[in-house]
Amino acid sequence: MNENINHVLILGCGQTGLSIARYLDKNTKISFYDESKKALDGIRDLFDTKKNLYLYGDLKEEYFDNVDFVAISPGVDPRHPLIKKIIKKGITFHNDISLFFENNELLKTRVIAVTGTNGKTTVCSMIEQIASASGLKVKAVGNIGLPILDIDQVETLDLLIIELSSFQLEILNKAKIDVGIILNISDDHMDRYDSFEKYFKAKAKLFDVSKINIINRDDYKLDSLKHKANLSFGISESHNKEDYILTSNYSGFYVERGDKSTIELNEFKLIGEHNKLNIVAAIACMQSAFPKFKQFKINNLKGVSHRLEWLQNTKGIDFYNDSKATNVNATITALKSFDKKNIFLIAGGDSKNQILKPLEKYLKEKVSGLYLIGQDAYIFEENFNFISSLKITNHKLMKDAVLLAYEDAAAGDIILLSPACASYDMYKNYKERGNEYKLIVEEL
Ligand code: UMA
Repeated sequence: MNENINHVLILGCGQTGLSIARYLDKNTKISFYDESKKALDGIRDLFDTKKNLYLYGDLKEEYFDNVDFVAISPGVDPRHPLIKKIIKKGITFHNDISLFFENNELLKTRVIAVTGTNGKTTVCSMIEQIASASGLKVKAVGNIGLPILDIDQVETLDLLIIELSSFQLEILNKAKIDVGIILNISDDHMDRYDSFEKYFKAKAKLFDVSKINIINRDDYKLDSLKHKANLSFGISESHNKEDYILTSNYSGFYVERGDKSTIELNEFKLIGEHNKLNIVAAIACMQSAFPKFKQFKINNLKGVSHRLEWLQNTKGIDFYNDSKATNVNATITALKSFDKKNIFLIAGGDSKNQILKPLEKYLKEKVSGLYLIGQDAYIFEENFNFISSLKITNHKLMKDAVLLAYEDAAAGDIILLSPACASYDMYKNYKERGNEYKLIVEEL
């Protein structure tokens, strides 16, 4: 890190904030800011307390006079009152991703970056598994759960995969990304953005910092970005021979690319059409980063925890954990993945001002019981209590929701946790929510 940097203010002391602090030069003074005093108390012993400051609450403008740059965590909303004060002072902002690229301008390792509203982690994990199975040295970082600054010796890797959320893209203006892919976009994080356009703009930034841009040509909400894409993937036919098409015939599914290649997906085990599209996206990324790459070992690809994860079959009922479905579209994708119609759905939480209406069609077609949890359960009730084929109940505890769904379901049915909401009203994160569900299901 640049030795002329004397004082850095880190906003948010979670995973990202701490990774930035570890990355900075040992002599740099760090001011740790967090709204939660508990979070600050928890990290006091980790760093040199003599030199550093631990701050919360309102900070006077004069405070920023001697700050070289501000490092912001993804969870900190740019509309935060402190940010306004910092902008007024003209201080530079960084996040962990921009710091990484600032210090790795000459990096030779190939870099693939993945964004989109849904499927990011799954696609990153697929690319990582494919690359690793063929002997490449690879790491997946970013929103997937491992901060980018926590990786050691990045230059020894053949491939670095970065999962980027819109929060991480907001302030990323310079990066060295070989392949950038936008998987899809739909309403999400509407509590953070004043409009869908602002959310879109954040995601779209990926195409300004990547050399090869890949887009989902079937997502009409991405249409205005198509002119910036070099390649596309999807189910529809394409005029460009270089594009990737998910296709099927009597003997199964294939990935086609003009007359160049056909990859069979017959042994691919993950359920749902969305996962077939995810693998097409992963293949497109790999071939774009390594044009000669051919070893697509997809038979043993594993899904990712909390994403349409099959848990067990008890008394003929299949239990699935899709706790990562934190928005309406993700839950619709999950419901569409099942041919069966008798689904008993556990949903609810913090709905983030999303419009719930798009769920209606799938609740009518596929769901027999809706077991609600969380602060916005009542909004689901208000939206859907007119559907006569749907039993709706509201529960304070996840356990009560699962037990009632179990009582109502019969052999051959499906019980699915796919909340369409964030978890923060009841849990630390979606993982804690999914893990609680798993424990309850295990004990049935
Ligand atoms: N904080 C404040 N003020 C605020 C907001 C947060 O002080 O206004 C403090 C909190 O009190 C807490 C800390 O900041 O102590 C948390 O920081 P953070 O929310 O940025 O979380 P990190 O632990 O740094 O984790 C982040 C990502 N979290 C978010 O984007 C909300 C993780 O993605 C990511 O895995 C990690 O960096 C490593 O890159 C999680 C996520 O939920 C999985 N992402 C969203 C999603 O996928 O929908 C975008």
